[in-house]
Amino acid sequence: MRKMINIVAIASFAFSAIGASEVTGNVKFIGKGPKAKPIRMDADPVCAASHQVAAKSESFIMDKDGNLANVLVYFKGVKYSGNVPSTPAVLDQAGCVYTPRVIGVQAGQTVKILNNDATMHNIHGLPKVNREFNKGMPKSLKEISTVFEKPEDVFVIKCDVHPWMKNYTQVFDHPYFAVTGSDGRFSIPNVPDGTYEIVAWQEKFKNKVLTQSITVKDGAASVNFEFTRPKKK
Ligand SMILES: [Cu+2]
Repeated sequence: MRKMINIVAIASFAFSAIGASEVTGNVKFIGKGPKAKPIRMDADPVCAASHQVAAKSESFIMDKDGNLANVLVYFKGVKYSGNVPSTPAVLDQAGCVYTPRVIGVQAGQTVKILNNDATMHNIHGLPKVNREFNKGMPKSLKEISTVFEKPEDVFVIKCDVHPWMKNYTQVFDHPYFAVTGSDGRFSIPNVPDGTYEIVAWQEKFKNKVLTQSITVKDGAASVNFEFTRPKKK
């Protein structure tokens, strides 16, 4: 295993030497965050029975060190002329929760929507620029797919059967975006040298995105974000 890690490290070093960098970083919340509340799924016994311990709201996931998960980090106003990825983005419905909670996709990229539950979902996307979609997925329908053709700022995808189910999706015209993991970290690979505006979005801070400028040159670049509780007036 150790050997493999070394090889990967060498490979990424070689790659950075030719002028494409990886932008990494961390997103934190400074202060005491709200407690994640358990979701009441009693309205659908199949959903409730799929959790031994009640699932918790994922609108604000912070670890004990303040690292924030599910933050969408992306470059803004960047020009890109490469291909749309042939691998689809995947949005799963499992345990009557959308996984991932937050996704970025590229315009024109296929989005695979799975139903891993033995119950009916009705997936309802509420984009404004792209076409709204609304599709019943009975338990027998395990997979559908959709495509967002145009770039669009973040919008909600919800389930019309289970009101607690919520996903946030943003559609990009470039591949420079990532979502933070449970350790608050993100990684945006293959970034050409240049200066970029980089944005961090978290659903609780809808209208208060954080923006920074980052210059990428010859190797890895790093940028951190800190959300704070809005000041009371
Ligand atoms: Cu549902």
